[in-house]
Amino acid sequence: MNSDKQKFLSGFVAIVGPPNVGKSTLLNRLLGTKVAIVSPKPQTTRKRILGIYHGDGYQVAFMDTPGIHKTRTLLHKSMVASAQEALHEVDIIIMIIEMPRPDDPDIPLILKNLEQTRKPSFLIINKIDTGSKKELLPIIESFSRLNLFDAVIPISALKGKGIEQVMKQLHSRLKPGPAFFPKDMKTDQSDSFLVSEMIREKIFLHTRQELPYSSAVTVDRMEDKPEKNLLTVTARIHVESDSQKGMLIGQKGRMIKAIGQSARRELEKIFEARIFLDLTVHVEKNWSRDTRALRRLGY
Ligand SMILES: Nc1nc2c(ncn2[C@@H]2O[C@H](COP(=O)(O)OP(=O)(O)OP(=O)(O)O)[C@@H](O)[C@H]2O)c(=O)[nH]1
Ligand SMILES: [Mg+2]
Repeated sequence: MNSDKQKFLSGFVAIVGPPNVGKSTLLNRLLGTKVAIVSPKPQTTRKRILGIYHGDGYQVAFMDTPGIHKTRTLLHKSMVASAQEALHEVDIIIMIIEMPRPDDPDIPLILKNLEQTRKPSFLIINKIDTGSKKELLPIIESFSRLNLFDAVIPISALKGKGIEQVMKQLHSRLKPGPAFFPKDMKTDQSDSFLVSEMIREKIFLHTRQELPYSSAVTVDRMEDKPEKNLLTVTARIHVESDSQKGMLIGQKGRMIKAIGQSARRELEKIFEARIFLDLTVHVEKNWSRDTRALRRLGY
């Protein structure tokens, strides 16, 4: 038997928390590369994705999840359910909250979910760049007192503070196991899903009110021309009404153009190729409230 192989460590780690606390930012920071979309608006992440960290003698598969919150809408219900299921599928749980909102009303529900799993878990207090140590200490104390967490770790995912501490703590709880994913694999997302997410991120960044929440993106075609270093993408943005379609296109097409341009720039970085992006807007009436439409759009 090969003793080196026996010592390899691996594990699945879920990153859960209320919406907008920085779960996806943390995942990208842990991996040192962007696999998850991020925006200042809550409920950006809609589906679980894996990001795979390859360490020296160990591997961690991080699962980014949608924010857990009380909701009644069909789309958000499916998002929250997928986050809650994640707790049961992993070896270790990272619960993350943000320093500016230590008493977020969604926290008790997440704590309750976590308690039921009885798995090694860490509490991360994110966004410590937004406040002082004096404000931080009582938050650390109150969560430590719950006796639920192996450690409480303050970080700033945005500034990259405390990330090594997170990896160190996780490493200490990994168990011997195989490398589940090949060394060059960063994420379990298909290229076309990744592309649709990056477009969705730009919709979240450029549009307001209900528009980000009423938009879904599908990719119809991706054609790679390596000899020209060109990737041609044909994608569709689905909105719920004609008026939303008008807003998304914008005056003289300005909005859709801005979304397309920033999506193209992002994709050029990711694929290290020139991107031709053909983006159109379609009305799929009330898709976020229709089970079959949700399925069709991948939710
Ligand atoms: N100041 C500060 N902002 C942060 C930090 N980490 C994340 N953010 C910001 O918080 C916002 C939300 O970040 P996301 O990573 O999208 O949060 P999330 O928890 O994945 O959000 P959902 O997917 O919507 O649940 C973005 O504007 C981030 O730039 C941090 O450490 N400090
Ligand atoms: Mg997210």
